[in-house]
Amino acid sequence: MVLVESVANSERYRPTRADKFSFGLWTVGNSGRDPFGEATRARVDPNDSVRHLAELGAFGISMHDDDLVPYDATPAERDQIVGRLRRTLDETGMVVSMATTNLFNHPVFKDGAFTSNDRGVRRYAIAKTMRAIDIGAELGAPVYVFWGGREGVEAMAAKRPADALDRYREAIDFLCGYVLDRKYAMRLAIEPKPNEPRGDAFLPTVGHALAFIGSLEHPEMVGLNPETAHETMSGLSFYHAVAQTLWHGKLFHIDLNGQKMGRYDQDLRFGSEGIKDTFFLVKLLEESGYQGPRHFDAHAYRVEDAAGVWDFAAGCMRTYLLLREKARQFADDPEIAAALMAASVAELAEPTVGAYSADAAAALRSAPGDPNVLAVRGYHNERLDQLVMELLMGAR
Ligand code: GLT
Ligand code: MN
Ligand code: MN
Repeated sequence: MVLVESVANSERYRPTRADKFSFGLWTVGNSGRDPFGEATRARVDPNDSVRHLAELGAFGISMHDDDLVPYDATPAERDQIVGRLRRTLDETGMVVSMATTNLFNHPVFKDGAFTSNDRGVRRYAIAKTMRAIDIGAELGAPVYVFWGGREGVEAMAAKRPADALDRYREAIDFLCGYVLDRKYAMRLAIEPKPNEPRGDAFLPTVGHALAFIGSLEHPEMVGLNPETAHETMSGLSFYHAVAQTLWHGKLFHIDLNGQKMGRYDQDLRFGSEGIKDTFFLVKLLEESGYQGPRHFDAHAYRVEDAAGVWDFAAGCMRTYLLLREKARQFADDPEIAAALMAASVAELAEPTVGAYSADAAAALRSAPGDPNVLAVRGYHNERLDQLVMELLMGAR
């Protein structure tokens, strides 16, 4: 009986293509290398990753140019490698949901890519990105991500921030021009991160990146790819960051993982830290109408062997599906509905004063409300939050 139950349970949370789960090739391909130690696992062939992920129920992959095509590949080798992946994708029914450029690994980018002080490096970075955009387009990636891994400084005196932002904008404007010129059906997404590997990064948070997009030549083409770890490591709420990104219509893609606050970028299995924050994130994505991939940018613990990587990948998806079910339960729970009512949650959706008019201003001034009366009520948040906790702990 117990066995039957657990099989039914595992069927229930089995991912399907319709769930739109995808993984970076660099995530399941992560070899366990860290700043203090060498690789603990062998490199995985991208085609094997695609097959494994397809078996587990994912719908797609994402990739850097270098995850697929080595630096020293000839044009013929490049075509052969891309062609082979194309065939594996077709065989498995998988898609490339996002593509990006590695602008951080090679020593040429040690001072930055689009914001290196060396104009030759900046030009090389843009050229490399155009080549990588071509690969993304060839494999059908609808979104192209920009994570500025090396865009930043340790020595404050070494770069004028305004110059760096001018160059960052020049690069993104140029690349938007390239995508338009080539008629690629592709949108661009900036991925903010506060630090690591640089001491201080340009475009450190979702808020900075949203403001930056407003200064671009084609702001409609450019959105965000926010990452759980990157907002959380600087103490910000990822849930709120994603909510505001959605509010601006800029959630083009997302990097999901797990992270403790105030640490280095941990990129842990989705939901393995911060279960309540993760629940609200899933609830938000599910209820917002977000149609993009549920993309994991995380990796297995360094202690795992090759098989453990697939436990990690399955765990990311299973946790998402479990939390999605919790979100549905939340919506259907009458006691939670009553607690939401007691907290006046729906009232925040009602306009406060409407559009300005002299009459409306005069009416409000003559009857502004009594603060001492308004201060009396409670908002019953303790009860509401306890219900959320009990839901998550399986007590409801
Ligand atoms: C790198 C980084 C990620 C980015 C990837 C895309 S590469 O692993 O830590 O956050 O999303 O460039
Ligand atoms: Mn990321
Ligand atoms: Mn990260």
